[in-house]
Amino acid sequence: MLKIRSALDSEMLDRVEHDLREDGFHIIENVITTEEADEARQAVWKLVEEDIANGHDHSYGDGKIRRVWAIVGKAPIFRRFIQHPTVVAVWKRMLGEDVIASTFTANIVGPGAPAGGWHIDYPYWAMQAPFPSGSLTGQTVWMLDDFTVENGATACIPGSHKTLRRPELGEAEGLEMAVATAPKGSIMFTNGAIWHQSRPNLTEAPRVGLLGMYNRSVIYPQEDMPRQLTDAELAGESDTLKQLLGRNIPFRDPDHGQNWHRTDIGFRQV
Ligand SMILES: O=C(O)CCC(=O)C(=O)O
Ligand SMILES: [Fe+2]
Repeated sequence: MLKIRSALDSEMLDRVEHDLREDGFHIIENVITTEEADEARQAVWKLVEEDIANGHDHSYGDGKIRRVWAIVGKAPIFRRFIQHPTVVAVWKRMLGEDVIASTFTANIVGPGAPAGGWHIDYPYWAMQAPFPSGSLTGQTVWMLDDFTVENGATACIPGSHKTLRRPELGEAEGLEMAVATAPKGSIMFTNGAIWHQSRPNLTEAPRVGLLGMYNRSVIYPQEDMPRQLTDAELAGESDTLKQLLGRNIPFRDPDHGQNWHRTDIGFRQV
């Protein structure tokens, strides 16, 4: 059974928000136990084997970095992780009460993998600079192994989200980077516009991470989230999960004397 720690108090949320705005990332250690991380890691590994058996080779980085797409419907533990109270508390603070999930995948940086390549995340890579300031989207890096300097941990260029543009080819090389090293069970939250990459894995063991992206609800998700769970599968699930999958979003009909307004806490009819 997943033991969920209480969501963050407001002082902690203030700190996370400050770091996400200024540096572009914040790590919280031991959000889940090592047992929970191991259970999720095993579930990822089963999906990797299924993908390979089914001929779905979602690999890049000389074939040494492997992605498993659309995991939320593929094992019960991922349904719980995507709506983890700590994660939801952070993204509600940064992206609005009506935050939605954009994509939830596993990323396995295998032994000998090269660096992943400096980039920004969706929807920024689909947009032209200058990007709007503030946060449109946030990345959640779940560490299912200890992340170390040697094994392909995620690295960020601090403050690079403030450039409001993508890195030019080669531009990020040589800039000072922060490598997200933390024990298994930790989470790094990032601003989706931060320049980042997975580091080379110089070890003999794969480094397993989950990547959960969340959007402001006015941005179309990267994956087809609403259809990853059927109505029957969702029936007994929480309103939070339904919201994250975009199942509880009312049609934004401005007629009939009604008006939609962006408020501090979401997108509401007033
Ligand atoms: O797995 C990682 O360390 C980061 C991968 C990444 O940035 C991505 O897939 O967008
Ligand atoms: Fe990324």
